[in-house]
Amino acid sequence: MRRATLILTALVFALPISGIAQDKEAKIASALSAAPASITEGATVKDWDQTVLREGTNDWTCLPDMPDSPGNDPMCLDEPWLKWAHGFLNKTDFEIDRIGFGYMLAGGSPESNVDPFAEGPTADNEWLAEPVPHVMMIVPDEAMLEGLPTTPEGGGPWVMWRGTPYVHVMIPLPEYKM
Ligand SMILES: [Cu+2]
Repeated sequence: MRRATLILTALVFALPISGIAQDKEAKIASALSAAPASITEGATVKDWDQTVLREGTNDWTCLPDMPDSPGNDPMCLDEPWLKWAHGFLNKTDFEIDRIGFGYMLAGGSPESNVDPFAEGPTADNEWLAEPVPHVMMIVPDEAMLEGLPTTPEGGGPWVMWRGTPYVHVMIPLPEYKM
């Protein structure tokens, strides 16, 4: 009885704190599932509101699954991609001055291949219903991507969101296993 009371008291006091800690640990685990260990080992982990969940030692930043998107879309981004994400989320201008890579090895959310802000399929927005693990590449100038495939049908890399500030190359890794 006494022991039970003690355990109960411990639980009541421990739960709110461990709930937050678990949430933080879950977010870190989600973020780190986006890239290989060589990237994630030293990566900074941030939440989408910019809260630092874990300090890092390299130039990579990993973010957990976005809570309001339908798919599982944690990502590890380098500095050019962070600029991209900031511009995309805040709809502000940004300039890319070197090639950048982003890892999304957990997959992503269904999205349009041509309309960055589409929320569902339409007759002509090339809806991609089944996200696959992928690496993303951005370049300083869209002209560098001239001649590359613009749809995933061929099974290799393709240019997504062409003609928009968010244009990038999607490099699918369908067989990738962590
Ligand atoms: Cu992606």
